Amino acid sequence: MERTVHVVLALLVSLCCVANGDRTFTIDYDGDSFLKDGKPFRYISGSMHYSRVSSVYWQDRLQKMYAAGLNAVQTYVPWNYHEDQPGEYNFQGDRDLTNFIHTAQQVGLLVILRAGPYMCGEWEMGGFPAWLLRNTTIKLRTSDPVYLSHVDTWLGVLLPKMKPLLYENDGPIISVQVENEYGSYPACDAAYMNHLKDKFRHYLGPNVVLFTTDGAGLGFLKCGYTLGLYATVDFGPGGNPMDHFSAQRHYEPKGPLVNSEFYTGWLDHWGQHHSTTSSSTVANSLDAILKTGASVNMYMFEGGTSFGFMNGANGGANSYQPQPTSYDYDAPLSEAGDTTEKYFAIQKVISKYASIPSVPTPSATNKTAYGKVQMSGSAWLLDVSDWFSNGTDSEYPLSMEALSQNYGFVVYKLLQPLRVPGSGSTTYTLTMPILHDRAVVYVDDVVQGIVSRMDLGSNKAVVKLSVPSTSKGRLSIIVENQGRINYGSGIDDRKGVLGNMSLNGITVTGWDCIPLSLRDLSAISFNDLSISPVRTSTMFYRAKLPFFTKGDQANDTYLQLTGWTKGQVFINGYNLGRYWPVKGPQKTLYVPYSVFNTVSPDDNEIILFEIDKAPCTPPFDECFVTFVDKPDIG
Ligand code: 6GJ
Repeated sequence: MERTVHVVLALLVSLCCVANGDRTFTIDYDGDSFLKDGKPFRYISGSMHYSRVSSVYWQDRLQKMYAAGLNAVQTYVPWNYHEDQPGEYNFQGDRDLTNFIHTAQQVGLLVILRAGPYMCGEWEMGGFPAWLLRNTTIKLRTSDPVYLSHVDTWLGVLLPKMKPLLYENDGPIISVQVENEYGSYPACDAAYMNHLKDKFRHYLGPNVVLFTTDGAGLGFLKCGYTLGLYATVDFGPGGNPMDHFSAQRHYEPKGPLVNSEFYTGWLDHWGQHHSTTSSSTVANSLDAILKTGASVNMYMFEGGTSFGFMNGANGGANSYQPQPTSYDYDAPLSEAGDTTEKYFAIQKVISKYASIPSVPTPSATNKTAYGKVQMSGSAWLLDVSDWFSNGTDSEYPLSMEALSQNYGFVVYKLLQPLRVPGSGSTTYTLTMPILHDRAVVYVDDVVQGIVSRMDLGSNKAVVKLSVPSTSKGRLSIIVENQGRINYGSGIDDRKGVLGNMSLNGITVTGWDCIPLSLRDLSAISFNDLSISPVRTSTMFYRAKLPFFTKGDQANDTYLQLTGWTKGQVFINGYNLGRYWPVKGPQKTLYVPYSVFNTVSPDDNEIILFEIDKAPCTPPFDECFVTFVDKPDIG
């Protein structure tokens, strides 16, 4: 009954509004098509995540998408990108979603908005803000009232901002996705999906096309389909598209065929080869999809970068695979927004089905090899005393979330010194029951071991401590959040040492738990490199960037860290992302020109936080980085 009402309503809306020239975007169930202003319409869309591209480049990328023959752009709204702390909203600058949507419209692209509240997307915690996990019993992606209260508050902020941007209100938003592949999540809570549907309708009105996306299989759609939300599917290259669409047809016997994620490439994980999909494979499969008359969104068309700490991870109880900072995705537009062979192969296929606008494809952005930069100053993390005054003493280790922190590191200091032998040395076996995700363990200023969740499987983290008679017995454990799981039941991925640590099998109590977000590095006092003792782990290194004179036009570049091991890069306080060249596949970091300061060019500086081992021992000849003009993402 409800569907019939929907179909009749859609028909009436499309008839009445066309009559007086209003803008309408609806589903024509009889014609198995979308209708745009009453006329059959098929979208050829590409995914670009505004959160993964500097806003100075939004127009550039969108213009390239338009020039390829696309008529729409699809983007996720990462909740955690806009509400870093509960009730504190940020829609400015690189987070100005409205500006992104307006830019798409100005370029000539319609917008498909994937509004969440969950997004997956190889993004930290699938877009959820980490502070949801401060509640230790919250049940994400269910009708848990605690979870829903936060969701409702967020939707009450986001959706009213989006309503004026709907197509019917002279904006470019033609459709809005609710949740993301819910059928892939074990909860299967229909009350939750219906709650979201009601909220989206409440804020966005009765006309906008609301849809879901699920894997192209009845097993996914079983819990992903929600009456009143148009079911779409996703699948990559290969096979007969109609076989994949048959799953959609099972739930939507009439209406447009839609592939909401046609994979043009694939994601990467640290330690694995860079994923690639050949241009011909993508082009041939796209051709087959377009031939069916289906609407399609290419995931990704511009992959971009998970700057800062915002990469996600895959995994579960006994596995953990964090993703690198680069989200190149082997997409038609490279991480730096350059056209590729795949771009032109796709443009050629599209030209068979739609007119390619007679606009010049914007040229590749300039890249400059600014060259070698020798580090000049260093500082040891545990010496930054200002950071260690705001710890929390606790009997047992506190999680990062319990410390009201989202990203970065937590340092655990045992309040009581270890018992030190009168002579010789003694050993302890330190056991961390659940390590999320990677720890550097010190006694005094000596690294005792580095242990990683990636390597543990179901094992506990164990580090042997060697304590000489000269030791002060100070145990410090620096734990890194390498990115919260963004897919599957493990997304409630709390960080830190979870559970009680033991020494030689005996639980130890009394910890000073210190959150280190690295959002503000101003407390670090850098010494000349030669100041002893020379350390190379959990060390900050700084250098001025002497590239510019006042008024210069800075260019994009890539940061190469040959000789370095694993850490984080900050340029002018901007957290550029993670490096781990010894692990790969990513070996360089993309640096958009927007991070540089050419107004006061003497103020440009780079700070590295090397966690493992820096190439910085006397005479320090290797203690440098290099800015190059070519990427190396493996
Ligand atoms: C989609 O499902 C998701 O909707 N997808 C992937 N799934 C991850 C499965 C790994 C076991 S990989 C690339 C895309 C995006 O994550 C998208 O957000």
